Amino acid sequence: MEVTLTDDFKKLRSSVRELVINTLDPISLEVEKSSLIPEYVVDELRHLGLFGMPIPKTYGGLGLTTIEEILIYEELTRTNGSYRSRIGTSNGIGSMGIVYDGTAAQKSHYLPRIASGEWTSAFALTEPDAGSDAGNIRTTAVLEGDHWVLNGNKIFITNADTAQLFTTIVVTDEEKRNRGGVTAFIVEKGVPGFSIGATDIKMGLKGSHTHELVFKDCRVPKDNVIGGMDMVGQGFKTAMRVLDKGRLTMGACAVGAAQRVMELTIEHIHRKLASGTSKGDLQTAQFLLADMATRIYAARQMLHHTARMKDSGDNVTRQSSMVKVFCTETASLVADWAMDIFEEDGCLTGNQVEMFLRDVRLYRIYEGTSEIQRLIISRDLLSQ
Ligand code: COS
Repeated sequence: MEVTLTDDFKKLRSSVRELVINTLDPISLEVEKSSLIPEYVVDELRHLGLFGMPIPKTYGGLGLTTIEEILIYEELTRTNGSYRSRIGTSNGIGSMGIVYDGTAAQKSHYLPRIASGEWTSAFALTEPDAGSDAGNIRTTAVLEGDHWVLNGNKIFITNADTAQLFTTIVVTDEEKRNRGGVTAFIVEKGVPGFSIGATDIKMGLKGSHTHELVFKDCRVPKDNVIGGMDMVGQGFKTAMRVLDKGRLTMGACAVGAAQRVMELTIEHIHRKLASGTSKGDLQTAQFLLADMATRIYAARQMLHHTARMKDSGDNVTRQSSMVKVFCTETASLVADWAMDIFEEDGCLTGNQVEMFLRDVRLYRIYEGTSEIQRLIISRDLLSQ
């Protein structure tokens, strides 16, 4: 399954690489400290078209294939992971439900706005009693005339503060629940009864914000069911398909971060050697470095292979979970080993190792914990 990269794509990839080196990385620690991505940076990301990476060209996006998108994310995550989160949540889990299942009218109304970065989107699934167990969501929607009335709470919603559109997954039939009783809605910011809570204080990805959403007799037009009224009850499947892709993206973020941490480690070992530490004294560091490179090599191969399978039209539910669990656990191991090699220096903010260590831990939770991925993998194997 070889893939040929077009000249346009290669140009885009080097522009992203330059942006990371010249603009994003130099202010990475500032973003970390202030928990804020400056608007001029968001403009640069818009300018490159990154808000529309997977959105079809017909709707103003770049129409990238999965493997192309993965390669861009590997570049973009070689610095503070918050930049990727701002873009990737919007063009990924926030809007893929519309790309997959939206009506023609929904696609032409919303996707161009998201692709251009004029609008940001978010994905609202998680609730206080339904994190891993997504089928246990409690937020409901009841049809009253021309509107659905939503009641409930969503938590940990990335991009909530910047989003104009929320792909929101709620129960429309209590009896059927995730077997035909869950529906995906487009909720626009500003509709009556919808509000956003305070910013969560997190351990990592500090420039990317998560919030609670509150729906209190929130009125959403009837037409805002993703895919139209025929799709009422089909929202759980929409959400799961969106997450299948999101989990591959998480794998790419983990590989990008692990690669950068390994490069920081190589620089560190060179500095130690240059300042007179003997190779013998650095043997443990060298062995850990070899393990880092080996894990990253394996992680990247499975990531790229699965992305190509997806592009060929294969169902990759099980493989996406394998990629997510292996790549994100690899990134955590690599960052932890780097800490061992950097010793006390690793704890210093300026080396960025501690930032990566905190950020990549979140990748093992976002879009389904490692335990959930293992459940999906084993269930699939046992169902055959
Ligand atoms: N693609 C399409 N449909 C899917 C699917 C997928 N990947 N996974 C499940 N479905 C369908 C099933 O086929 C089933 O449909 P039928 O009733 O027609 O058979 C329906 O959805 C229910 O599936 P299932 O019984 O497997 O649901 P469970 O409640 O057991 O939940 C898991 C399954 C664990 C996979 C789900 O709860 C999950 O992904 N949890 C993690 C959620 C998460 O990642 N949260 C992170 C925050 S959101 S960023």
